[in-house]
Amino acid sequence: MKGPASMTSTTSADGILGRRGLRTGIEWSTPAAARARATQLVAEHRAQRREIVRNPHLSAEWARAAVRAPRLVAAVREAIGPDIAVENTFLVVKWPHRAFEIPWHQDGIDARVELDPDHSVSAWLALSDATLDNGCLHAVVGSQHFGHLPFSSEAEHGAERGRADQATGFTADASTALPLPAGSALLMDSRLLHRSTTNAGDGARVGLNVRYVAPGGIRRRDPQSPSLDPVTGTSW
Ligand SMILES: O=C(O)CCC(=O)C(=O)O
Repeated sequence: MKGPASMTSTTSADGILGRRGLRTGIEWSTPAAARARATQLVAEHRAQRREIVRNPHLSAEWARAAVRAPRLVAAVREAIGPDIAVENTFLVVKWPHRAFEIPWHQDGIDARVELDPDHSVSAWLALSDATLDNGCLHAVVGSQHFGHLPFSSEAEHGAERGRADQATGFTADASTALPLPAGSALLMDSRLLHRSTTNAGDGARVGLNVRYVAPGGIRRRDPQSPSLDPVTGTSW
């Protein structure tokens, strides 16, 4: 990535998404098209019960298009400025009644990467309906105010992810469940603590996590990370 951030930071102490550190209600797809894609992905990964696919936006046309969905891109640009690139994506399939929790973590920091919270944002896209029963996200609203927390790297289900150690003290009471209908997305401040629980429902839950950056948005990144995928702008 070339050059420093192109914008003068005017971000408040609340961060790029305001006091809650969260924005919901972004339609990235029609519900029917999102559900059809979820059905196809479930069929594709059922035999191996695959839970995580890394960076599908670099290899699968549907994911390349999803990270470029016009309303999602507009919301991301509103948050971090006009030039945006995808730093990373994770497709997560939660199979029914199979224990798989993603522990408390912040997307902006782990063993692989540290993002600048003023110039990065996370998105979570529901491909199937994400409900309380089937493992929707839960977030500690406003937790961006804690800044980046100490994390541990854990290998879980084949994915390295940073776990915010101090966050394990949070109880379910401190968090807000974020059920989302298929085709809907939310944005999170990259410091926002979030997790997801095991799918206790009867169908698979499918979601795509996307980390977007603006120029200057990466403080540290493992050299083995894939290339940034520019979405808009020329300063990459
Ligand atoms: O899809 C999920 O259940 C959680 C994904 C997530 O939080 C992440 O990949 O950072």
